[in-house]
Amino acid sequence: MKMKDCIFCKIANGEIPAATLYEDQDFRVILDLGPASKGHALILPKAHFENLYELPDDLAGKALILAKEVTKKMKKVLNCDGYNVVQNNGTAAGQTVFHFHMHLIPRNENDGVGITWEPG
Ligand code: DGP
Repeated sequence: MKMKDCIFCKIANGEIPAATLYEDQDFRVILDLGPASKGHALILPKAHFENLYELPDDLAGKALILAKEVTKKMKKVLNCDGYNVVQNNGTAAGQTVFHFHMHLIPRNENDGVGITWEPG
């Protein structure tokens, strides 16, 4: 189901244009408007789910498989050294758009992208 005032619902369903890397019946993959690095992409489900907890298991599985496929292509096209798969839930965790999305962020050695933290 779509949510009336959700920007990612509108983008995912093609009502607002976005640079699209991939689309199928469940998902659209777009380039992030404020990329952390060149090629930073977002996986958006077409139906509205606020966060990972709300995302049904079948779509969660599909999103992760899609992340594998897209990052494989990223590696080929961008020749990046690695990538981050990031998924924020809740304002405390940095979520700013409340429609589930998964960030795919290409990385290169010493690229200075500030999205890692010290675990523990
Ligand atoms: P998060 O902080 O995890 O909720 O990430 C939201 C991301 O969405 C952030 O990296 C910027 C991106 N973003 C926000 N609005 C738009 C938009 O209208 N178009 C696109 N392509 N990206 C957007």
